[in-house]
Amino acid sequence: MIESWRWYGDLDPIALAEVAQTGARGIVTALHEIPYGEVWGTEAIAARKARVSGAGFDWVVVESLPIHENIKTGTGDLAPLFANYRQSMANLAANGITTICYNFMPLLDWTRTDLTAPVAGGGTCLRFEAHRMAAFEVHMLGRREAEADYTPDVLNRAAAWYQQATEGDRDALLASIMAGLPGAFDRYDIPGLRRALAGYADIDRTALRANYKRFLEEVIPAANDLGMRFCVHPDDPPRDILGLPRIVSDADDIGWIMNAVNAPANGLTLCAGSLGANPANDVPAIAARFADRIHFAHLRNVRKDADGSFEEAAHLDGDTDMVALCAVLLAEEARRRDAGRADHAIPFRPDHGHHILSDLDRTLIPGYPLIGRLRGLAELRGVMRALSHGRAHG
Ligand code: DNO
Ligand code: MN
Repeated sequence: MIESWRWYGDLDPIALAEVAQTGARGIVTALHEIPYGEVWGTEAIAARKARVSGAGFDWVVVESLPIHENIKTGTGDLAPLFANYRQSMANLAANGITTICYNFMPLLDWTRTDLTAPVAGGGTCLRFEAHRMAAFEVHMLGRREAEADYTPDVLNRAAAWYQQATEGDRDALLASIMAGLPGAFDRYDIPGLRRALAGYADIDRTALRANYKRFLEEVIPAANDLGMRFCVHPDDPPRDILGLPRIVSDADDIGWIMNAVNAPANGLTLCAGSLGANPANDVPAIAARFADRIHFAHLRNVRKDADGSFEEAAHLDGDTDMVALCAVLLAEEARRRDAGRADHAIPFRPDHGHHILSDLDRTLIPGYPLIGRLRGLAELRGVMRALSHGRAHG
């Protein structure tokens, strides 16, 4: 497994010299400053790569090469967008960067309702609170139809929250819901979000799947020719949200995607925290089922409540058996090594972490602190070391 770290380039207050002290050797990054749909130029890629290499790291994964919303909605002339996407791929491949993580979530990326939920013992974590999401949908956006998605108890608490909320509370909730969008683009205010949602009025699950399949047909053959690997990141949380269909949420969805274009280049980012937010998802079992298509792993944990709320737990705590999951990944890696594959090592990163200790005194990207992720990485490193020792000596 290649220990890796997400770094946001100039948008990231954490310096690569700090990351170096975590022991990670891979960097996961993207050219967040380039608007969606435009080509990532060879020079900009080379400049980022030089910074990463100059600090002693390998740029192991692109996260993400974003997909323009028009591709998801199937709007307008898509040929130039597909051509640009393939050009970015070719430019990355020319720089030796061959693993690309992306997602197919309409409009949003990861969605939380609280960026600073307190953790017992100190520090904060990211939290998804069902009644706050309901308050946002039903009361702030005015989507009455969303009432069908929540229990009466959650709706009552949503109404109570909305009644006592100040303008500052409402702004903070909107900011939290938008916080998952990486980079500086495509954040919405309430009227903007209403307009953007209208663009999806005719897109149901079937239509979104058709648009996704078309995307895969446009890029996977090129990925294959360029020796690249694609890995889709699951929906976070893994459920429909704001009435938008989500089609990368469980094992059936992933099976459909893998078969839509059945090629090794069409793979999966195993994000334990995203999949793990749905109680029906057995994350180690999903990893085992799709092991040969996992090109990248995000390791983090979640703790779920009965009403659909959840929060990000420390990496080895929470509801997902992280040791079992690491065992599945290590077994797959061993299988690849035994098959003589030079590229057998699977990059992983501690996906999110708690804001703790001196990180509470700096302004960092929500979910992407230094010390909480270092803690997660160190714990995961220990688990993997112990498991591989057992493998070598057992
Ligand atoms: C959160 C992150 C995601 C991920 C993108 C990949 O868990 O891992 O924001 O980066 O969805 O496209
Ligand atoms: Mn993730």
